Amino acid sequence: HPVQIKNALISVYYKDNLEPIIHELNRLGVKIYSTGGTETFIRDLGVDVIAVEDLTSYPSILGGRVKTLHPKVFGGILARRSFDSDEQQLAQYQIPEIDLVIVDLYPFEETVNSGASQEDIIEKIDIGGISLIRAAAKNFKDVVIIASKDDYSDMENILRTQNGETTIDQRRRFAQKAFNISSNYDTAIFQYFDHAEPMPVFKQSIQTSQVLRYGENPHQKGTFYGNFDAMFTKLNGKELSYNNLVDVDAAVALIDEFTEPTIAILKHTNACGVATRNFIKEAWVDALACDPVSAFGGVIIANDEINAETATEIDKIFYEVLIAPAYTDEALQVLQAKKNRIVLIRQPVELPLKQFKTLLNGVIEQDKDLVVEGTDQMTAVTSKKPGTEELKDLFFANKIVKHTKSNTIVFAKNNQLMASGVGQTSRVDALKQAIVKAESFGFDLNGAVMASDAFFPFPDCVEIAADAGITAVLQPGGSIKDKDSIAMCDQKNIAMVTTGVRHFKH
Ligand code: 93A
Repeated sequence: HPVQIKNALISVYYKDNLEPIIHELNRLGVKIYSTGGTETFIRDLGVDVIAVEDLTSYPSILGGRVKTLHPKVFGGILARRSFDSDEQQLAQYQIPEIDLVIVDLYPFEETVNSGASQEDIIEKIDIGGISLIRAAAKNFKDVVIIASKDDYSDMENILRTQNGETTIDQRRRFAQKAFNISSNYDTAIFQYFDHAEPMPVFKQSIQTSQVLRYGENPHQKGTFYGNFDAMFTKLNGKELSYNNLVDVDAAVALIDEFTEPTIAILKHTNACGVATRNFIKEAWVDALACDPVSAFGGVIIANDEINAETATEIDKIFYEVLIAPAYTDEALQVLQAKKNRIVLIRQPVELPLKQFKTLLNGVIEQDKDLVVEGTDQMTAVTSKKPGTEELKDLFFANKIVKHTKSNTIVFAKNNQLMASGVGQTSRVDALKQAIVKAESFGFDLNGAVMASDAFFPFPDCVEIAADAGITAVLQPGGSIKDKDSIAMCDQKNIAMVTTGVRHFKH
């Protein structure tokens, strides 16, 4: 049955393109009800309009959170014109029939994409508007719902050519479209909640970008999408390169594992020196001792203030980037004398909890590996149990393993990285590399511990390690041949703990 439009409710966020349809409704003598901003817009066009507040005898409350949510509005939309009882109730409560609803929802997705705060985003979850859309679409037998700006001109055409009447087919088609809009709207809200907090942080930071001198190599162009200055204050040195940024990222992730005074030296995202000591200068000396060859041109990160004597020591080697939470004035005097070396203060800034990587024709996203296993999560699986010092060293080594390219083997003793095998295609190669490196820098592996990022597929690794002097081993466990590795440890009388947590980093 054709429906003649007599009353319309219009509540739109963006007012553009609305004018022609208003004039058409006015020409047809349709009574228009409207909310705050929309009402003003219509009135400014010189068209009569009734405020929703006058219909409901209720003001817009809670800063606009409740403005159309009222029986006098929803009754007029949802009443079945073919039901006598519905019609009687409309008359009883003086509710006008609303035959046309035009809504443009709060721009939720747009607000999320703008990097707005959580508070602003939540405020842009439309409640009244979405309810108007769903109510009008539900009652499409009697009501027309226009839930998209794209349909204004269509509707205006219908009004003009059909003289204010609509057909059931037209109303059903608009209702279908309206439910499509409302379901997409709720999906966007769900996706926002699903991604929880990190997305806004990430989106906010990629608002700023910085063209880099080049990418990984001079023939590759590169850009950093992020806000470096929000995280670091540069006190000295040239512009950071693509590779510097990659290493700084790895350095920050690694140092955040440690609470006691610690220094880490990184090359190509892997640690080539880490030490935790009572004083930061000792941490530097023992971090450098791990591999002074690799340290050349590296990225150094400290979690404690750099004083003059530490700066003097650090200054003796060539480094690319030095990062610390603070520097004494005397330390800065030393460090700023070398013009090309980059010196950064790191500001405590919350970082995204997700990470992304391009892949094939898309992007993969994952949670960052933020799991830390305490010594209470280390299960001794051998006859020999690790001693207190060994447990501490295993805890220390496991933190480094987590931030080193797989396959990884890490040797540590007394809160010092002794050597590691990094990014090898077999675990036994990683182990052999670590042994060669430790020996070449004069370390005695007797009593040192070994940590592995993933399980040992065969007992060969623990056998070689034990023969090199390792006395305690950490691994996640989970290989079908775990028992062979455990038996080998027992045979060599060394300890092994399993954590149940694998730390691949590819
Ligand atoms: O905050 S709301 O969810 N509460 C409501 O009762 C309500 N009614 C309509 N938002 C509500 N609206 C929305 O207000 C509409 O969807 C539209 O986006 C906007 C129009 O407000 P104004 O006419 O004041 O500019």
